[in-house]
Amino acid sequence: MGESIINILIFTGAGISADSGIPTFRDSNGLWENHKVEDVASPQGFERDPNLVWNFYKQRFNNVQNCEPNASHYAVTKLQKWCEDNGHACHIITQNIDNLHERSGSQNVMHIHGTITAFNCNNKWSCGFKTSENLYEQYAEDLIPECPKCGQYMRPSVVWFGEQLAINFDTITTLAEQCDVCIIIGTSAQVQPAASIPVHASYNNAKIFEFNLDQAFHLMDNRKYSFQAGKACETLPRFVEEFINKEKYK
Ligand code: BV8
Ligand code: ZN
Repeated sequence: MGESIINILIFTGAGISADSGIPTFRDSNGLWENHKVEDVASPQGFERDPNLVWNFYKQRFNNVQNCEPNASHYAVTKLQKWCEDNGHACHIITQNIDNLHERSGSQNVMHIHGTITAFNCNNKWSCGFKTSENLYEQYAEDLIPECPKCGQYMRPSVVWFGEQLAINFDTITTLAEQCDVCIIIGTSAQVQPAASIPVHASYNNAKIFEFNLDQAFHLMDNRKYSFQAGKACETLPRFVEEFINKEKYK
């Protein structure tokens, strides 16, 4: 790509955190295995049983706190830093609600499905109170934290099924349509509209690299798309080394 500016979009899913010990959603013993999605990740489920939902996210929050970023998170951070040092662009969009990208040093990570470490009032239309105070410490069996402004229940700031994304989707697709390189790490491409992000990158004729145990994207034209099978904590660091060295001395 010579001296021109390279615009990289990195798009991650639960698979990038799997190597840190955080269960994915749809693999065996995944999160949805012992929970019905509509019970723990939908507004209706929260209305029905807020305790079940608070327990589900408290357990996931504690697990995230006990896990560390893995080599693939650090490889993402290394690539973002290389871009910054060399006048290139690198945006990171994640479907994950964990904070492992940030804890590995990545900057300005866009969490399109929200974050487990923030909370907002359930009455988000007319109240909108938010906080990053750790309400899991406050939460006890059937004592659900209440909004200090309006008294309604507080909830984790994650995007549930049937809810709008946490970031304006046009902003996201514009970034995707501007990138020259799209790197997809550890997503089953089962959730929309997130899974359409790499498709938008392909509109711009971007080079697309997928890292997964099994290939999840099949609709790309093969000249611009490559799939690397394996655990991201092994395949991605190698790729980033090669990418940086090839570009550096070109
Ligand atoms: C929306 C946050 C507009 C919570 C999540 C009917 C009514 C309303 C909407 C719909 C409907 N029908 C369909 C929809 C759209 C719906 C949807 O897509 N449903 C699917 C299930 C059919 N989408 C929505 O509702 C979205 N909003 O459409 O708004 C709207 C609004 C109102 C009405 C209509 C439309 C909101 C979706 C967001 C849901 N929230 N998470 C939480 O986390 O608890 S989704 C959840 O799935 C996570 O965000 C997760 O990231 C995401 C995707 O999963 P993956 O990350 O891909 O993880 P998964 O386990 O699936 O796969 C892991 C992958 O990693 C695998 O490929 C595996 O091979 C790989 N892997 C494993 N280990 C490794 C690895 N790879 C590399 N290395 C390893 N070591
Ligand atoms: Zn409120």
